[in-house]
Amino acid sequence: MDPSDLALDPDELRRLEECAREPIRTPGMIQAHGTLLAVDADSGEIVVVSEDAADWLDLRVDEVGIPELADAARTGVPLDPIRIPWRGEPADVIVHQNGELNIVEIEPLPTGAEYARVPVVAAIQRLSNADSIEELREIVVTELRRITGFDRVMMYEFQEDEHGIVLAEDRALELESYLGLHFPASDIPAQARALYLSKLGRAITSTEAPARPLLSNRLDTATLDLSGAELRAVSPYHLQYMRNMGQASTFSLSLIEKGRLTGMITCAHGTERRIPVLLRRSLEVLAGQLAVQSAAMREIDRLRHSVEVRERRGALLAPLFASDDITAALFQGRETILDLIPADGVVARIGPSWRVAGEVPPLAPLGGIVDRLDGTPIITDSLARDRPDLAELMPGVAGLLAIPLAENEGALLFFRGEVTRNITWLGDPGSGNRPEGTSPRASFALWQQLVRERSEPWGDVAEEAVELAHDLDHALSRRAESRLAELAMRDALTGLHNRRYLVERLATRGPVGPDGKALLFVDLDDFKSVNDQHGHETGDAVILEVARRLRANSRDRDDVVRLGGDEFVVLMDGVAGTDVHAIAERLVEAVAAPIVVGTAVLQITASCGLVVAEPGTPRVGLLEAADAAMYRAKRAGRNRIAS
Ligand code: BLA
Repeated sequence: MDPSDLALDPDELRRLEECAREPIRTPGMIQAHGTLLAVDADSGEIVVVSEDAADWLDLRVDEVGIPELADAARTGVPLDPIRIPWRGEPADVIVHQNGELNIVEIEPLPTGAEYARVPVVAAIQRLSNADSIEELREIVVTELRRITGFDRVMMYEFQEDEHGIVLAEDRALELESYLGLHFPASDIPAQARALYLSKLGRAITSTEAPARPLLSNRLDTATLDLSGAELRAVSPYHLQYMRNMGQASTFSLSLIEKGRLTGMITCAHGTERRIPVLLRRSLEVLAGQLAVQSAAMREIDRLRHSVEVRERRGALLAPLFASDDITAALFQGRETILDLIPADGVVARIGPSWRVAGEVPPLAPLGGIVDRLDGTPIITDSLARDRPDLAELMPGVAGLLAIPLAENEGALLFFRGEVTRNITWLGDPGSGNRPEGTSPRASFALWQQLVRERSEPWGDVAEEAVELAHDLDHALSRRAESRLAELAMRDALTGLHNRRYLVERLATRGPVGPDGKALLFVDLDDFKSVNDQHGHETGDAVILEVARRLRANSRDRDDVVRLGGDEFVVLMDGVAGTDVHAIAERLVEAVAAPIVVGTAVLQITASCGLVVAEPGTPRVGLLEAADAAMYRAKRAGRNRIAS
């Protein structure tokens, strides 16, 4: 079964739910290798005992004849375990608080496995020098096996759907490798994961020794919370799991990143094996270091990648702010949209037009799909499973990202073809491999499965595509807006700048710059009669021709403006040392040449007012001054220049 199918499989869902109901924090029993007492913190009375210490029930803790034990039990929480002689052997006493109760656990020292500081410190040192997450994992599993002597050490990570993958392993030579294998979410149900967030290490010392019941005359021992206890008895489901797997004992460590259990490390042994509590504590620190270092490395990678992607996206879209050529920007640059969003093909539908690159399905049905997107993207690496309705319309497509553009009508569609993959499970995860619905897998024999109708998973690319679509949308809208703004500054007939433009330019504060400025006000003489005698169409043709002649006879750098009707202004910058009067004469002459419109030949003249502003004079009033000069020219008999 494919991991993503398994996550939706009704049997697996039921199993997850039922397994999570087992109250593992309150088993009312402990593991058989130790002894537990719960002591009333105020009175020192022993209110709960494990069966092997039944004689002590209801005694005061200082009556049992072990003064160190009594001290620890009354004072609460010493950091280090306390060593006591216990039934003829040395043992560690571990104390933690649980409300009104101090929980005291006595753990006989395992033979031949004293805590040694040096190998742990050496491992921590090696970890701090690692350069990559892979190296961190390798170091941790190798060092853990060296330090603990367990047969097999595995580090695994939980995926988004909670199923797990073994990512690193160190094992005895004769064992087969579990590296890269997948296991279902229900192997470690939700309540266990929650518990492992607060209890960072757990030792399970035997799958055979019967658990020791807890006794009390005061409380129901099935309500005593053993979440923080070292000796808490283990779920029978999980013990069965371990037996099926050939594990007699395990020691597991939590990997926590940003408050989430992202994975675990399990040391497993084929026979019973224990390590002392102080060593377990120090290995919890080692696991914590692995988690912190890999979280930091991941975060650095993520940031680096996101900065890079943002830069590349900016570079891809930059041309769109200057040009409408979407095709050139997205598909023809040094980097194309498919370099940024790795897919087999892409369709960009923007407004009525379609642009296509790479391998894409038939376009005809895509229009309807884009129209129905309704603001919500479609993100899938299994179209056949998630959208069978669409899969039918897109032969050959397994992965689809369809992202609507919010401000512009259209969407970006990215396609990926099928990639068949081989997934290997640590035993068939399905119900066929379990005697009952909630049973652990009976066989852990490697179980291969060919995954079909899936594309390469999109991962972060999905989010990056959404951001790209958003930025594209934005660029297109800004472009449309600036085009509108530009249009507002132009005369519709001639395409010349209009009065609004001129007013804005002259409104710029400050005096005329060192290069000087000149303003030429050009008014056609008696233009009204052209419209009256020849009609407006001819009138427009004349205006267009005059506009062309003014442009053609002014300097490139001059701005020819149509103020409206038959009035034009030529705005000249940088006129110091220029014979402005000569330019004005050239313009008036150019206008006066005959204009042919259809069969009519028209002779139009213009009157021109000229103002030259010396550097340092104010800009305001220039237009009025030129206007006044133009009237003087008209009064003086037209077709001339006044200044
Ligand atoms: C707990 N399951 C666990 C634990 C591990 C696994 C590591 C934590 C306890 C420990 O340290 O051993 C699973 N062990 C694995 C995996 C590997 C391994 C994946 O070696 C190797 C890759 N388990 C089931 C089913 C149920 C279930 C069907 O398979 C439910 C009915 C339950 N697993 C279950 C429970 C616990 C558990 C309840 C908690 C055990 C406890 O802490 O009491």
